[in-house]
Amino acid sequence: MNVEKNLDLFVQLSKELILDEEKNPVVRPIPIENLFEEIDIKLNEDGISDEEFIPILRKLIFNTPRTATKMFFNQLFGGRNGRSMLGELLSVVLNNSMYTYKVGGPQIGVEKEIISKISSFIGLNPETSEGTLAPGGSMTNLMGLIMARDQKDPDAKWEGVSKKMTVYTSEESHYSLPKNMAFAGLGRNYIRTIEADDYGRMSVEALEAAIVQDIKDGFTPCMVNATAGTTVLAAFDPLKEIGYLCKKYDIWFHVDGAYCGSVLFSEKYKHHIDGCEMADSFTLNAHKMLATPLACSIIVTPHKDCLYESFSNKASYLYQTAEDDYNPGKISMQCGRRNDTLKFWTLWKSIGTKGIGQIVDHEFELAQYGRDYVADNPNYTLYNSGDSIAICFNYKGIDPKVICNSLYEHGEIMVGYGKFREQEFIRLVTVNSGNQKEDLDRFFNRMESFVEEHLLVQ
Ligand code: ABU
Repeated sequence: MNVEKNLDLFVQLSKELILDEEKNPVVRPIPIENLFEEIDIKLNEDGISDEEFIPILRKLIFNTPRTATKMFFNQLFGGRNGRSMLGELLSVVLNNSMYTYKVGGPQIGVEKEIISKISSFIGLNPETSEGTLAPGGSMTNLMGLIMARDQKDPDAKWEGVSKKMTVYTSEESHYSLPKNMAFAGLGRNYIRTIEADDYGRMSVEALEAAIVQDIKDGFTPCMVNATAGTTVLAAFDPLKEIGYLCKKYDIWFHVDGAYCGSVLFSEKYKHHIDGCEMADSFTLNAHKMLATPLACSIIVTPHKDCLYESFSNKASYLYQTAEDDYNPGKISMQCGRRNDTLKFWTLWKSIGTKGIGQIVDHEFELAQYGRDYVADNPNYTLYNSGDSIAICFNYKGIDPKVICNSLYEHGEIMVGYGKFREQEFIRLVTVNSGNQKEDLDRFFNRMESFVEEHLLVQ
């Protein structure tokens, strides 16, 4: 089949899917043991005709979890914005690799503009700062860690790590940190997990105590990872205090804003990341709060030189035209790298910075609306408060695992559960900026009637 025919097929299947999603926002999962029987996924020696292929493809697509609908609250992404989707689709059609100006052309300029704007919004000097993208927040966090390691132990990249370097992060931070310690050769055992306060924010006192103890014990404190939007409560660590501590002890200050660093676009909520101007590296995922398809994970740093020191390598077969500044392969973990910024640019260019800020504000307002509903209803228990895009609650004292898993198995709603300290609860996230208050009403109504019908019957 030629490209045009496949494009027509794409449009046809997408339209059918989107229509069906309105009626059936959640698909019943296929039991894993039946998967390969129900759908002809297996690959064979011989090809098949279009008449055979299209129904199989349709079945595959129609049975895939519907993460863009109004009943998906399960993870930290969701929704479907037409303008950012357009950019993503065009990236696929264009199929550039973002390592050189020679093959990326103006798309490199798009990426540079986004990085420069974000740098200036968090208070970095766009002239001396730099940034790049990686396939997700785990990876951009790894880039921050590698720069931190190389600053403390410049020989590490040549000789391997020679010092016992310690890294600090809160008990509420993302699970990529311990993994990245292993990947960076620092060792999982050298991560110091710092307690969080009742709101899920890293305790600055406990952090300083841990640093002081490690120095006494002969370790080299290498990096503090502060979180802007913890994975479960979406809480903000006190960046300013942490930033000062990092300066005091000469430690790399990384801000993991993958989830909620995007508050930088909001006049109303950006105060939650006050202090990020002290960061040595800062990450944010536009595919979380900013209505952009997966993945769009950005890292910026005021230390352009550190990005080059840690990530550049000569490759005469690759870098043949243009200066380093326009050959971003020199500051990337990857060689081939897909274009992850066009989709964010198509949206940002269309609605402006103000429009992006309104997306952020709307998500906070939705979450507050949901928390108010929960707080006002005696059948619910609420577990978080304050500015956050998470609604953490339990209903009628029922095990949240049972509610979430039954809703999923019946194809009703996709929502997950989380834990803070010993308390487990349903975690509903309002990252789908296409949702409105009525959609949250619909969520609560459906969940309540489902529980009455399926979980409370005698
Ligand atoms: N970085 C995504 C974490 C997944 C989740 O908590 O939903």
